[in-house]
Amino acid sequence: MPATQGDLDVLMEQAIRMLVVNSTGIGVDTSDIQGILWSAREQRIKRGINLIPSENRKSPKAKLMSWLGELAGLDGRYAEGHVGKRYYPGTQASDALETIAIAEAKDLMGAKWVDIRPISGNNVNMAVFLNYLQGGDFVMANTIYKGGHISHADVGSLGKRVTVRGRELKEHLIPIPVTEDGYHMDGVATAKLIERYKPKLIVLGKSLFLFPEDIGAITEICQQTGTRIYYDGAHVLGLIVGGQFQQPLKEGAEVVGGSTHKTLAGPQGGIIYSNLPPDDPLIVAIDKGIMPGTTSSHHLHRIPALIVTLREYKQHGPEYASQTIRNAQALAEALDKYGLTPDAKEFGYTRSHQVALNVRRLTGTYSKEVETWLDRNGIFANSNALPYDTSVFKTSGIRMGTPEVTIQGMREGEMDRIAWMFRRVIIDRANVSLESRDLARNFPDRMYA
Ligand code: DSN
Repeated sequence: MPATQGDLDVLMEQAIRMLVVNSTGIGVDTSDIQGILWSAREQRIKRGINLIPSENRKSPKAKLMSWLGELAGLDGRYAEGHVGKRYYPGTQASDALETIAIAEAKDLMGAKWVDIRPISGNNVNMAVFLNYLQGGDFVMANTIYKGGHISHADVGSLGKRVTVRGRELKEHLIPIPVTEDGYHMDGVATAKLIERYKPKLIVLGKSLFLFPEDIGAITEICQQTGTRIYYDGAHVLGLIVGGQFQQPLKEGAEVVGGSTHKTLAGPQGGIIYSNLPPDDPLIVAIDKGIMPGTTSSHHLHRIPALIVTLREYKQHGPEYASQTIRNAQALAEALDKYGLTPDAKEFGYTRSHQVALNVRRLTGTYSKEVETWLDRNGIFANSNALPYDTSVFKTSGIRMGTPEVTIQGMREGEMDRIAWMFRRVIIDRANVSLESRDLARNFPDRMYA
C-alpha cells in the first residue's frame, strides 16, 4: 500500500518521541525545535490553504526517500565533479543515483543534456550568468515590476554580473518590453531592442508568470545577433514537462533552467537542460558555472527523492499540470463572480498556475498588509508588485497559485470556496479561520503519486 500523509504523521510522532527520550539523557535539548516543527506542520500542512505559487509538497514516497537519503549518510558526503570523474573516492552510490536521475530527467524533459547539481533555481541562474557573461555585456530580462525574478534584476545575480569592477551598469540590463496590459511579452518591440543592442543573452521567464513568453518572435533576430536564449522556467517547469504550457526548447529557447520543488512538486533543488551539444560554448560555460562556479557538493540526499518525483511526474504529470491550470482559471473566475476581479480578465486571467489580484484597488491598502489579513485566516498568498506598481515596498498585488491545493486533490468546486473566503476576508473583513481549516482537513493527502 502506498505511504499516506497519515503514515508520515505516525513517523513524525515516533521521531519526536525518540528525540524526547534522548533530550532527557545526554546530548542537547531539542524540545524547542520540535515545538516549532510541530507548529509548522499544524499551520501549513494540517490547517492552512497554501496559495503561494512557488511552494508545494512532495509525495510521501519522495519524503521517505529524502529521509532514506539522510539515513544512508548521503547528507554528509561530497561528490564534486561529474559521475565517474569525482574529486573524492567513495562516490559509487552518488554516481549510481545521479546517473539514474539524469536519465529520468532527460526522458521526462525530452533533452539531450541535463544537469541536476544546482541546489536551487536561483543557483541555476547564477551558474548560467557567472561564466557566460562578462562585465560590460548587454543582457535582456524582465524587470521585477513586470514579473521578473529578483535574480534577473539589477540587484540580483544578472545585474551584478554585468557591472564592471563594482561600477553599476544599469543601462546594460535592458528590460524586455511588455504589451500595455503588462502581462505579455511584446515580441516586436523586444526583437527591435535585440537588433539594436545585440545582447549576449536574453533571459525569459518570470516569477509572476501568467502567460507564455513570445519566444517565436525573437528566435530569428537572436540568430542574427548571436544572442543566446535562456528560459528561466522555475515556476512553470511542472506545467512545461506536463505538456500544458509552452514548450520552450521546441519554440527556440536554447537552455531551460528551473526549480524541482515548485510545479514539479519534488525535493528542493535546481535543474537545467538543453538540446545543445555539450561542447557548445554556452553549455561549456554553464557546466563550469555549476562546478566549480557556484556548487561544490550538491546535497546528495535529495537525489533519491528527485528520482521518485520524476517517475511520479511521468505517470501523473499531465493530469496534475492540467488540473493546476484549470484550478487557477476557476479561482480567477470565482473571484470575479464575488466582486474581486483579478488582472488580465480580457485574456482569460491566466494560462498558468498563477492569478494576480489588485487588492489595493479593492481595499485602499497596500498588499503587504492584506497578506497579513489572509495569513491570520489560515490562507497563505504573497504580496507582489504588479506591472503598474512603482515601488516594491508599496505594492498592489496578491499573487496566488494553485500547485499545492491541486496536489492535495482540490478541484474547481474548492476554488469557488477559496474565492469566497477571499471575498469575506478582503471585502467584508470577516474571520474565516474555521472555514479554511475545515477545507484543509478535508484534503489531508498528497495526490498524483
Ligand atoms: N520565491 C520564489 C518565487 O516566488 O519566485 C523564487 O525565488
